[in-house]
Amino acid sequence: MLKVIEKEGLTDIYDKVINNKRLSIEDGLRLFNSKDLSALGFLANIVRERKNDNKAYYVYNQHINYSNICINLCAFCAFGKRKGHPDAYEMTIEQAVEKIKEKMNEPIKEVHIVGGLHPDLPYSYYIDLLKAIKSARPNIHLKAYTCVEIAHIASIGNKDIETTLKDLIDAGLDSMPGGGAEVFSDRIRKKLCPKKIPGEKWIEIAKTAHKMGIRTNATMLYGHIETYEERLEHLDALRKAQDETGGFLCFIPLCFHPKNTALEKKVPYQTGGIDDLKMIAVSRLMLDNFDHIKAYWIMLGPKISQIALSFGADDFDGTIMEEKITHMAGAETAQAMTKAEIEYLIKQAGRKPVERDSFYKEV
Ligand code: V47
Repeated sequence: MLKVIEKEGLTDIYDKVINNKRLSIEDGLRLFNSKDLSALGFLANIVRERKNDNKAYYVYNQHINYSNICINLCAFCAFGKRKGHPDAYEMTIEQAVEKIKEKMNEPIKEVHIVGGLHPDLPYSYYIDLLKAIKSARPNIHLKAYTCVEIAHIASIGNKDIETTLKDLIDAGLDSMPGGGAEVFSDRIRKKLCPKKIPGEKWIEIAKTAHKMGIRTNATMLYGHIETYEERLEHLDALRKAQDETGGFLCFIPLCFHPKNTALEKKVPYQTGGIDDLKMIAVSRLMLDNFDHIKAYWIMLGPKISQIALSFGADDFDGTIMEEKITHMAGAETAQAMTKAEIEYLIKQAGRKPVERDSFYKEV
């Protein structure tokens, strides 16, 4: 493999990886432009095994999307609908709790709660939703509301971010998911999601949550109109924020699904497996201060996710139960996976399945 690395002109990057030295954006560009996928996988796997040995984590989790009504309507999103649209929905708190109660006989550890930016659900809805779920299932971990939703909830309640987070923490918030980051570049945001908070604001909210003791995840939506440089600037911004707070738990590259979105004509195809694996590998190599990289099987599909476990990823996400955001955009993966199926796929990939809690402690 060292011969291949030399042939690809990546020996200096190999030396940095072996010596645990930070890669530059320039290095990242050379990795993305490299033609030999196996060299990238080899390099990323060095870091993956140094940080997580042979383990591949997964969590017994359930997704709840309380509403798809959204005032932002981003061009890449097939989930969000304007109020009054025939496919728009919102759950009452009782309906959301019912979803939790339906699965009471399953050993679920975490519930992942996200929704659109609803124009008129009151501030109290977001607080009471957490309280009601926590009261129905007290031991469940509440991973709820992206930085984008936090900004929206704060503005609905006419409160600052700290007060909003404090109220949500008092109601049972345990951690936050990584959605809504998209690509931080202003150029991309202007084109795809002009109403969304700017990248700097997303990072500021994540850092505020970290300082208040709330760990969060981070994502990047790739495979649409962004350049490699923009992907790398996004990773660099996350790396800088992580240097400051250490509060990010994991990074999840999200591959764009174009069906039923406003971008479908411009970007008709889903990412290929090569780009998906490059993205996982480069994320693992650039984000030297992130402990975990997630292969989100709902978006990548189980087959690429298995291979991703040797290209830098160490986390398979989880059982999910019901997924709407990607399936409304044409995902053909299942809606849920059993623990047995996840363990089978991980073992087949030559890794050791480890069921985890939301903070990566073995359960
Ligand atoms: O915020 C929207 C993205 C995100 C599409 O934190 C799309 O553990 C692809 O953030 N094609 C939601 N992606 C998913 C998400 C997530 C998933 C799993 C685990 C975690 C975690 C977070 O999906 C959205 C947006 O960035 N998205 N539309 C689409 N058409």
